[in-house]
Amino acid sequence: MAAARIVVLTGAGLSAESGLGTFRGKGGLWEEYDLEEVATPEGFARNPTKVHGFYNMRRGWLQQAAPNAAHFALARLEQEHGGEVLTVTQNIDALHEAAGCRNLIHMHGELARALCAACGASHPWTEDLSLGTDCPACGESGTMRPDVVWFGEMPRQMERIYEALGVCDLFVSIGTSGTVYPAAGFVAEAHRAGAHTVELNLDPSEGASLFAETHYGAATDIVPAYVD
Ligand code: BJW
Repeated sequence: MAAARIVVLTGAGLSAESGLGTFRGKGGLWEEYDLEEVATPEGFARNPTKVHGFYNMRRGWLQQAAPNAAHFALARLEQEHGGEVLTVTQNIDALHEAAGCRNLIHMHGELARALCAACGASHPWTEDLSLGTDCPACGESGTMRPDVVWFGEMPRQMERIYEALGVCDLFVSIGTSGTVYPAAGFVAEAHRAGAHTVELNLDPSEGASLFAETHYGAATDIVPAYVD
């Protein structure tokens, strides 16, 4: 791959073949769960026990999940490519890291961390959360939440992401429906910077027409084929 600076954006489709559900489409999490109830600060304020249950369930899934061929291909890209590769993931699983990816931003947070609403400290977390969980830093009870980004909240490290998009030569979007902003707007930012833009997905995303190059199929097939 000749491009010097690469930004890779990943979404739920990348981890689908690792057994972690996607959100939209047939069998997606939003078919069974109302996103207003489980993925907004207002939903958490109304019913924290329900929200904890949703994320405890998904934290449990992480114990069984292993990185797939697409995660490994992206880690290889980072290790073997001469220029900078920045992976920006919307996924809250830890499968990029498990595959060996190091230059990584979790823009929607991490399921394996918990955040205290009282003192703002973030802690590595593998246990279930509940209203009775005390913050290990300040000792407050009932203030812990999953360290993830809900609708209406600011995604993480946006300054660093836009900086990288503004100077990238290649932007590759993988396994995302392109329906959630600001991630859905990254292709336009990269295009503005003069980057070549590529979509790798099971089927065309919302923003498919914005990409210069597209490849459709399962991530474990098309990502290794594209990278290697
Ligand atoms: C495969 C595959 C296989 C399947 N191989 N592919 C109106 C207009 C514009 C914006 C807004 C608006 N109204 C509100 C907003 C803002 C809002 C938003 O975008 N809403 C939209 C619904 C319109 N966004 C926000 O609130 C964000 N914050 C924000 O905007 O702050 C202000 C700001 C201002 C200025 C700068 C920056 C920010 C926060 C969004 C938080 C999203 N949170 C969630 C849940 C939390 C984490 C979690 O629980 O996991 O994040 S929602 C959910 O969607 C999750 C995901 O990360 C995110 C994206 O989903 P993704 O990854 O695309 O998954 P799917 O399921 O949608 O798609 C999977 C794809 O894979 C499909 O295309 C399949 O085909 C494919 N696939 N199998 C390859 N084997």
